[in-house]
Amino acid sequence: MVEDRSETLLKVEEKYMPPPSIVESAWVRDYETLYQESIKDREAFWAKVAEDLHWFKKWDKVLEWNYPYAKWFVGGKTNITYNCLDRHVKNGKRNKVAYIALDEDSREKKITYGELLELVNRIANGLKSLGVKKGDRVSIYMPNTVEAVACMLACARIGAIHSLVFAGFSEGALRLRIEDAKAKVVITASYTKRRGKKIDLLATAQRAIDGLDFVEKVIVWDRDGDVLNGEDKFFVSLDELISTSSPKCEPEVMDAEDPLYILYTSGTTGKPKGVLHTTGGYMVGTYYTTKVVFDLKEDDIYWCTADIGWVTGHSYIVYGPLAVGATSLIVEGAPDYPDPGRWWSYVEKYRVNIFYTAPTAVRMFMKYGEQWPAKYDLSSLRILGSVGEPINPEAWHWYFKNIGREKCVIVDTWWQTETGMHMITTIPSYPAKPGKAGKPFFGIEALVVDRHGNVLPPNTIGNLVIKTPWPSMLRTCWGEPERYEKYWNTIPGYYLTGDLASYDEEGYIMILGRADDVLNVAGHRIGTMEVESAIVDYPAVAEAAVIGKPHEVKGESIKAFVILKKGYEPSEKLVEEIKYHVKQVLGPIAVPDEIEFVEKLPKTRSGKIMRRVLKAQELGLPVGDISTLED
Ligand code: 6R9
Repeated sequence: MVEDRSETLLKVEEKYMPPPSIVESAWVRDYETLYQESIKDREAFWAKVAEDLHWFKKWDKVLEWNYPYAKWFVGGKTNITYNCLDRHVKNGKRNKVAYIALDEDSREKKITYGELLELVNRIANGLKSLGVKKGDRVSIYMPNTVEAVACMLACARIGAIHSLVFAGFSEGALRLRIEDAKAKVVITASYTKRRGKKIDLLATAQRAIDGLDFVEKVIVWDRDGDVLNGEDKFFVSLDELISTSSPKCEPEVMDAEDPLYILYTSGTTGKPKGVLHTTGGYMVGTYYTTKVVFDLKEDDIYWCTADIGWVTGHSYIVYGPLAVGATSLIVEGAPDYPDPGRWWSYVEKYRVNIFYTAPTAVRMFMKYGEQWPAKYDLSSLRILGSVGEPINPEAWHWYFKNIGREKCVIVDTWWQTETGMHMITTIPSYPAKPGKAGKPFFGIEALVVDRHGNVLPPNTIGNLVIKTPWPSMLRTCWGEPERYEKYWNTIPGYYLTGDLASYDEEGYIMILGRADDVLNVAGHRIGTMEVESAIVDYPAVAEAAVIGKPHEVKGESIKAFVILKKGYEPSEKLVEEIKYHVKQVLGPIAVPDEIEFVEKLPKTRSGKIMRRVLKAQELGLPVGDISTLED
């Protein structure tokens, strides 16, 4: 996990200047000046941001840093739902649409800020009536819908801690999360739909809680009204809670450091960690990054294609956009069903201005071909975002050309469940370099260091670390403070991200992937991502994953698993062509010894290739925890 310095294969890159119209109207036009200011006095910087938001009582102190424990906005009192809902309703935005929700059959439902506030309050009162109090945990296993968002906010309204579990997870993963959080109540739905098929979430939830006697109630969103009979009082109908509860619910007065939510994420070892986020700092960080990184304006239509079950959904479908007061799309179901034009038809129909997705989705659409987006009018788009993994230059260019039509800026946002908010990116007014996430965000000091914490020179691969605390950082791992402390004491003095990175002479940071995904071939350290990017760059290739295999002479040799584009057949000739191509792009040491053509790659549900699964299979080793595997 912790890496020493070594030489790299990084190449010279291009730079894309943002269109003047975007620069002129941007919230932040001069990155450098504001960045310097924000670093000189971090506390003053974040305090100024926090003043945009409503506090029942102002903080006494911006930061209390008791390494490795941080408290932000100490003594401040607020409620995040007040800032996400009441504040806008009071400021004349009662009738502004908060969400345009679309299910897989493209059935549309719009909900205004005023309506969402009432819905949240009704559910909040319903939770109270079931005995849920401040500090209690509520597990939410729901599809990507407004109903799920309302349940999250209802928890936050009364100070209960929500713990979302992605609806694509199965029984075991769900049980582990409910059990670890000791959830008093579980909220689920009768089903979600994916590729036209109903997926029974309630049945999975029932199996998951079998024997967990601390679970007192299961609230069910009975979508078609056909699964609850009203006899078993253990199951409560969400619709009934809504219709029988009052639409008025005073927001719980929350301390800035009171917990907001737990979200489980995989580490390198052991069971998933319950990352804990608190109220004040998380609110400030997600509010400000949503506004500035997406340059979100009052009339914009914003769409983050993530699922609320992941941190991207928490920060950039729910809390950030609502804190800013945006109109967002929220979409249930598969991106390419009923056909690969689905997403682009929504961009056209709703005149989406800001679109935020993952490289894996971009590459999937590359595979379908540019004729799909070409059918639609995508001229409303202004800003495109990327998140979740490094975006290879090939995908970056495709996204830029076929979705952005060469007039949008791309913000490649690097961050983690643990960081809560964007940490490295280029803001829209700043030039972007394809394949490089960019610069540290305001108030963030990101460095590349060796395992002793020495800062490395430019163009050298090392550990990506963060030097100083930031408002939306995780505060602990639920019930496992030692795992939290490990982030800060593996390389003492720094928060260790677990990612490998390098920076160039201009300070642009390039993420090379997780520390455990790195190859060492004949003493040369090569990011799996670099090789994959080079392979994918070859016209016949749709997707690739690379692993290191033990090698007698070189230490490690490279094996690549490759998915071909439609119309190409595996052949020895193609193997040689791809190898030659990699050699041309990266150099001889990066050429895979083996190339195997496959139909599919093991991926997490958030789209990350699970190289360790490939590696274990290849080496005949146990595959370990695969609870996050898609298939
Ligand atoms: C937000 C999210 C975090 C890990 C992170 C890194 C990878 C995320 C990235 C990126 C390169 C980006 N990652 N964004 N790598 N460029 N723009 O994905 O959170 O699920 O916790 O994953 O994802 O490896 O460490 P999470």
